[in-house]
Amino acid sequence: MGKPIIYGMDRGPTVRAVLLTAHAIGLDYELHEIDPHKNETKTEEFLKKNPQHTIPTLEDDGKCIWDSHAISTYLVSKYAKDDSLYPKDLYKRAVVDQRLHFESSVLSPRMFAFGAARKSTDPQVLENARTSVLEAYDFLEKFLGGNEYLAGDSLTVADFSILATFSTMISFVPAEQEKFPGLCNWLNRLTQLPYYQKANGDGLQRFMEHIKKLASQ
Ligand SMILES: N[C@@H](CCC(=O)N[C@@H](CS)C(=O)NCC(=O)O)C(=O)O
Repeated sequence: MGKPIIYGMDRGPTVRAVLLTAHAIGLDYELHEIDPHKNETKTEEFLKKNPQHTIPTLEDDGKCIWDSHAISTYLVSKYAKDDSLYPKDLYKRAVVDQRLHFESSVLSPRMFAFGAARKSTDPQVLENARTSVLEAYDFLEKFLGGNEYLAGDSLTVADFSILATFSTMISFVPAEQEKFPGLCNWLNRLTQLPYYQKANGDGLQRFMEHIKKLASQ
């Protein structure tokens, strides 16, 4: 059996979420670069792996799975030495799942909506999008409560999923320490992870360079 293959570009938040999980569990993986901007997700070969043509996509033992949330929970369930990153306890798991769905259905869409609103000529559109992002930050602050991590007192894949997106969003809509103290402390805590730079920091930097390049075209 070969190494699991992660298809995607590490500048994308959803790919970085999977890389954080892979590094946390010490997975020996290969990253195959697939660039949607070069239509590489639409080749016949890639569409056979993932008809939805999204990255990240994982190929493991000849089988494919996509959506960063599904990939991360699968990798932990299959390869992690214990269940701490995706607990088997039903309530704890439901809390992690809720945070993952929050990333997918609230946080990420609001990030993309903000990106789209930046192109609007109506300043109110951008202001509304900013308010909506700040409301999402406020939800996260409340999810944290007094805990160190988003789904309680230990690190889970929910932290990785939200970290990858949140660390990207704050370049566009900063989260002020006074307004979101728990969230800012959480971010600082996670950036200290030994694999943070390789799994998220480097790709995030490439993302920012890519955005700058697009803006200058
Ligand atoms: N909810 C999905 C989102 C995946 C997604 O939409 N990925 C985008 C890049 S951020 C993509 O693959 N776009 C290329 C395409 O649709 O062809 C996940 O978490 O994996």
